[in-house]
Amino acid sequence: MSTAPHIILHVDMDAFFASVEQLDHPELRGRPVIVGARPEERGVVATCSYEARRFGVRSAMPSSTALRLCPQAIIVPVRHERYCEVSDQIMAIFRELTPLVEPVSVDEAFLDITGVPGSADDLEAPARALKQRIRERTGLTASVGVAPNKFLAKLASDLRKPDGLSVMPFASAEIVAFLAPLPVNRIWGVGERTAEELARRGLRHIGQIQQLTSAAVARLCGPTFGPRLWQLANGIDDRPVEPEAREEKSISHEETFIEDIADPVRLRLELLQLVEKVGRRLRQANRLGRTIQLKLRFADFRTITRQQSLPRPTASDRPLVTAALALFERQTLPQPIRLIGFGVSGLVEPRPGLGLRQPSLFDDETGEDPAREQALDRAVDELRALYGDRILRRGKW
Ligand code: TTP
Ligand code: MG
Repeated sequence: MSTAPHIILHVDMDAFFASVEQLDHPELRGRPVIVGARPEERGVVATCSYEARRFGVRSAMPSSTALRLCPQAIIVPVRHERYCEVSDQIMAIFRELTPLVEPVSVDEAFLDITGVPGSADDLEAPARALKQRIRERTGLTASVGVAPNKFLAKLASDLRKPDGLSVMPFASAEIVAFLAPLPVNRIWGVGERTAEELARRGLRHIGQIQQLTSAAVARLCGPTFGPRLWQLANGIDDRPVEPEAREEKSISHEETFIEDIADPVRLRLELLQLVEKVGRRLRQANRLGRTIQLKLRFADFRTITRQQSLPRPTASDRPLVTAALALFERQTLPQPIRLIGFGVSGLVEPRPGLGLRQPSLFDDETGEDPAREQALDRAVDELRALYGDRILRRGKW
């Protein structure tokens, strides 16, 4: 039986902490930036911009060494909270493409996009679109690898950093030929020590492992590690992409604008789009939300959040939109807006047989028909899944 290959993406943000600092502090752009401890604190470099890498500065290097290599570098302190915020934003973008997202670290994830429409026809297209979306929404660049498995995807994302996109071969003979000249430390899990051990057994390049049988590698490297090493050397890796099992406590989306927006009409439209996305995610997760949250970041980075409980838990667009707009209208806008966010928390499971909203005695009074609303929400979700977000905007709420 032959099955279609998996299509796996590995996405890794470029110089992540340093790029976020350059984004938030435009005067740092184009300059060598080190994120980490100051030399007098005797700490290390967390990461540095590519401008600093040209001087040989690297992660985990003592800051004093780094400054010796690149005296003109600007050192900025680590702001974990901010990087986590951007990380959430990036992971949410990934989840728009597929629910099969496995975050590996703050700036890195695997995505299984097998079966995403069009991905098998043009292997590069989804990765290109994803990079563009990341850039538009966050102002940051990512490097992406496309491959039939996780090991090869991770290898590929590293090939053309920064702002890279690499598609691995998908045919086994080509994969084997691609891997053959690479040093053994490019194999996942082979660190410095293991590489030394392998070198002592005469194995320096991946091709030398390929020449052996799996049984021979097992005799050299042990019954557990050996066969695994042989498989990876031949580009075989059947580990699935494992999305986090954690139960979501809230669902939210946010949008950072390229230029700050002062016009309330445009802001309302942006908010509507966010609400619709959240509504769709709620329905996909089969959850109702009890509380909505609005987030606004002003031009000077001051950020406010406002919460409001809903009359009853819902996953329907219309009550979410009504409540979100009401919350927005209550907010004065002393400055243009840099970022707007919308989320729903207090997630509960719908009671069986009751549809998306729990019924209320007052349904008749509001003139709403829950069954009709639900059918409409579902129809809109299906159309969007098929044709993308821009295909339809509902005319009237
Ligand atoms: P990486 O993805 O390894 O590095 P990077 O994103 O800075 O650069 P690139 O991917 O373009 O090579 O790590 C992601 C972040 O994790 C990085 O920005 C800072 C943090 N980090 C540390 O704090 N200490 C470290 O030793 C490393 C390697 C990373
Ligand atoms: Mg990175």
